[in-house]
Parts: sequence; structure tokens; C-alpha cells
Amino acid sequence: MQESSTYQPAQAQTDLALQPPSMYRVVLNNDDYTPMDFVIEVLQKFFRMELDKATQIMLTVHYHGKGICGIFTAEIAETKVAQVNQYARENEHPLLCTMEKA
Ligand code: TYC
Repeated sequence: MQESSTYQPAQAQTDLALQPPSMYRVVLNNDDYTPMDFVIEVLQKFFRMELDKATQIMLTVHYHGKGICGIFTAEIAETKVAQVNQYARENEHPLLCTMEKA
């Protein structure tokens, strides 16, 4: 219990520490050059997807321009984006992974 001279009313609705964290969509973007098999490999390796799901997301990106790999807190989303883009560059593919606030 705090002393009355230092007591501050609780701010349950406004205290940022009590709010759920902001979430971010990690998105794969289409391009004309990255091989389909490489995109599937990325989805399996970095997002732990089964082959069927990875193939489905890859085709969504291919036909619609974008696809969601997952929704994460900021720090995890930033790490996934950096890992995917680094892996794509290492393999000399233009694949682009981005994040957007959910
Ligand atoms: N459009 C690419 C091709 O035809 C395949 C592709 C899919 C590329 C998804 C990027 O995020 C991507 N080889």
C-alpha cells in the first residue's frame, strides 16, 4: 500500500503497460523473378508453414500481388522481415518482405 502523499490513482485504461501490444502483418510482395519454389522454401523456413499452406500463400502473392505470412508483435515482425530479405539477397532474388500495422 502506498502512502497517501504519493498515491496516484490507477489508470487502467490509459496505462500503456496494460494495453495489448500493437500487432503487425508481415507481408510478402510479388515480383517477376523470384522462383516459386524459393518463396515456398522461405515460408516453410521462416514461418514454419507446412508445404500446402506455403504453396497456397505463395500463389496468393503471385496472383494478387501480396500475401500475409503472419501477424506478430513489432520486434518479431521486424526480425522476420530482416531475416527474409537477407536470405533473399544472399540467394540473389529480389523477393521483398515488408510489415504493416494490423
Ligand atoms: N511471381 C513469381 C514468379 O512467377 C513468384 C513469386 C511469388 C514471387 C511470390 C514473389 O512473393 C512472391 N516466379
